[in-house]
Amino acid sequence: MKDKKFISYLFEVAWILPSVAIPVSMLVAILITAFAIGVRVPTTAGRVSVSAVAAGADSIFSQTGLREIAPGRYEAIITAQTFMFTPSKIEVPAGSRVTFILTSKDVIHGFKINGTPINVMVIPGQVSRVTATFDKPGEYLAVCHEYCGAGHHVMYGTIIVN
Ligand SMILES: [Cu+2]
Repeated sequence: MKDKKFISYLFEVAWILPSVAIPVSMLVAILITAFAIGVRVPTTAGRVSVSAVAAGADSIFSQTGLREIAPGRYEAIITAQTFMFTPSKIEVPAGSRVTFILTSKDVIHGFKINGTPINVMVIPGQVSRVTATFDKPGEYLAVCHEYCGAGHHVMYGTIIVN
């Protein structure tokens, strides 16, 4: 009789432990990615009017392109639309830290630069902001990674690091 009770107690513990351990380990994983690795979900880095951006009337996105904000620090203002990035080519010196500020003029696009941690969604009405340092010279391919229509596979940009 006593053995039966002990066995059922073991079964209880066998269920309770993982049901506590799994959510706790998930919480730890979230805390590590957020604070130690620095992974961020897109936040309200800003909102824009899609029609204003498309008409070129929005203040940030009416002047797309690269601008130097400090020595070795750049800001790249980029718009995405089917099926191109504007501008599609950016050139920076090696060691530059570039903040990409993006939005979409039409549908949801993606912006992923191969060989860097940059990988963001580009959502109409929302500003995506992401920063990376380009230490190694070379040509980096930036691709749209959200299926956006028939020409999605030809939607890309280039970042040239000299
Ligand atoms: Cu696409």
